[in-house]
Amino acid sequence: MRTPTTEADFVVVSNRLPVDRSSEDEPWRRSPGGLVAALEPVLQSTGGAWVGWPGQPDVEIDPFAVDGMDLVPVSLSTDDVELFYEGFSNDTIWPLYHDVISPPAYHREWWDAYVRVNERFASAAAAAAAPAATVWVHDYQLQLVPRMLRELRPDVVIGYFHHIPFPAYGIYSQLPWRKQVLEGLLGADVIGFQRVADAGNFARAVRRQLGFETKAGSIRVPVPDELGGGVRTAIAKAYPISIDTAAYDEIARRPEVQTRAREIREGLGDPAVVLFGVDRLDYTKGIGHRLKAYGELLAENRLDVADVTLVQVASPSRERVAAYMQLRDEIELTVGRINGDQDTVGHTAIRYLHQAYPREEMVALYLAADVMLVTALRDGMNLVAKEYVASRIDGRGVLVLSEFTGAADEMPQAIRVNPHDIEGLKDAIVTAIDMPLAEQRRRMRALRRRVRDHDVAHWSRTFLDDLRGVSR
Ligand code: GDG
Repeated sequence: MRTPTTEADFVVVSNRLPVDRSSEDEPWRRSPGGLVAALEPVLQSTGGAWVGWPGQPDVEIDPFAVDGMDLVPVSLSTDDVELFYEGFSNDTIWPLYHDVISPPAYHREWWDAYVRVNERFASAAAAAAAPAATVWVHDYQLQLVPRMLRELRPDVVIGYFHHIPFPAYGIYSQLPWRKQVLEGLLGADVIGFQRVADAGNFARAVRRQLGFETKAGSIRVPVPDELGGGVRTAIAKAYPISIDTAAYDEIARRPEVQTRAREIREGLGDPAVVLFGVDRLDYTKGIGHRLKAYGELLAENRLDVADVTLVQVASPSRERVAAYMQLRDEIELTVGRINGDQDTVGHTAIRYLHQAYPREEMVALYLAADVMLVTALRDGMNLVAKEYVASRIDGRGVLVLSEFTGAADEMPQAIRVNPHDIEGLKDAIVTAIDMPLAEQRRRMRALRRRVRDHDVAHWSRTFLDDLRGVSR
């Protein structure tokens, strides 16, 4: 193992480091994911560093390296995890920014922990960055870091990318600390969002709350006298994130993955149609709406359990937050009811899996699915939609996609749905099942072209090019 010895010209800052280990005696392993895939080459070529929490509370870990990436751990106590992470990040900001699907809780001690932990990340980033380095901060857990870092290190260029939606002003303005969060974000030179609408919502909040002038994606930010005075320009713009498309394509071409896809269908009793949903078990993903629509289609005999099975993978998520415990109970009650009413001895309506799977198994499931159901009520992007398309090397399959996902802006060939409209969702599922093969291929061809040309490397290049254009 190598220890970082010099300051880095490129620093990534995110809540979690891109590594995991099962216990303190085990070696660190890279966690799979598009962000690591996109940033690893940049980190390796620039000798960059990644600052983040290693995932275990109450341990101090020295900087270390994995696969040539220099990692700088920030430690969090058990209290920090409860107040900053589960509290303010996942029970205040997450529900507020997803259009209050679940009511956000506002607690001053959560906010205090958020400020304290953001300061810790900012200091770690400031210490890791070489003179005039580029620092790229990620996501809603760290919205105060850009400004804190700018105060500590006015010489560095700062980018921030927001992975989740930025809500409309009427919702955002609920936040008791709405000014501080905007000021925190405006410490960045480039503030990236998933959708054009998110960037627009942010600019409006800045105008209304801070009175700064905004024009076509640039915001004029006054600079305090102690930092030189005058006005600087921050860019707030959409950079839709994507996946490592080639990696999905490659996995889908492996003979053993194709064999596994066939086995999955056989294991389900070879139904004529396999519907598939995969989500973190989160109230933003519209799993309940999907189940309701599907259950009604069966109850009304528009679908027959002898012909159709829905596979729903709901991977465990945020299990210590009350809203997530309640959601799990609701979903499992609904699945149990539908299966109880509709199953026969030989056929099951819903194969429900509260588990996480290796990526190869996910791709086999994508290949086994005739129809992919993405019915999120609000989603920054939704990578599952893109992964499904990237895996369909056979050019078949139909994507049903909620208009409330960022992906909907880029994927007009999907069947677009409003998941709140249960009748519309039911019709869309039937349309998807009945879609002729030629039409499936036509749509899938266009979708595949889109995710091939706009992969995660394209996303990071576009963002970093804009960041490089920032002069100091
Ligand atoms: C946030 C934003 C935005 C899920 N279960 C398993 C598994 N997954 C993988 C999927 C996909 C990822 O997790 C989920 O990404 P999504 O984009 O669908 O959603 P969030 O987790 O909410 O992500 C979102 C994203 O950030 C990126 O900016 O798109 O809007 O909410 O990659 O495949 N992967 C494996 N096993 C599982 O059981 N291997």
